[in-house]
Amino acid sequence: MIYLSLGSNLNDRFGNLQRAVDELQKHIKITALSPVFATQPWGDTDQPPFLNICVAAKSELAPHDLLDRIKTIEIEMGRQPSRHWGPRLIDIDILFYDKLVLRDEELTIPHPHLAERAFVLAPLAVIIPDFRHPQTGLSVQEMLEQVDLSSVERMVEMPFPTGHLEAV
Ligand code: PH2
Ligand code: MG
Ligand code: MG
Repeated sequence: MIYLSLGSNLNDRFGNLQRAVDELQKHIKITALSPVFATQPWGDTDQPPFLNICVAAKSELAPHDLLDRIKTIEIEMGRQPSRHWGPRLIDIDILFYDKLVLRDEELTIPHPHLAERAFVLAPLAVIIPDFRHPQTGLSVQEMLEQVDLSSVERMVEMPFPTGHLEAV
């Protein structure tokens, strides 16, 4: 199982998330989608607000192959280079890959900032509250209780990608 965070704060933010989910579904088997959260920008606060979701999926792809597909989707959707933590049309980050711990030049799993980010933990806690971080042992719900939730607001449900419905 893999768990991803998706975010957008440019142009049609909801449409961007939906398109990214549709593109991901061609490579991985999505089993759960969080609701959409409206979130204040974290890290670099001088940019428009985001919409964020989290996705659970089954995949046979090795971590770097998954990363390659993700980067291709981001580029094909028109993502332009931006500053660190700056505005983006679509951002797809790998949060967890089962209980794998991996660190090299391209990829760090679990995602190094997830425990600090309400915009990740709030949607993630809807789909996997009891999943434990392989390094800290904390559950997603426990991590969520440590962050300030004033910057995130639950909005609408995210429709499953059409055509490839997977029983949750
Ligand atoms: N992504 C970032 C930096 N800051 N803030 C919010 N609310 N949502 C994001 O997806 C986000 C962010 C870098 O990837
Ligand atoms: Mg990111
Ligand atoms: Mg990213």
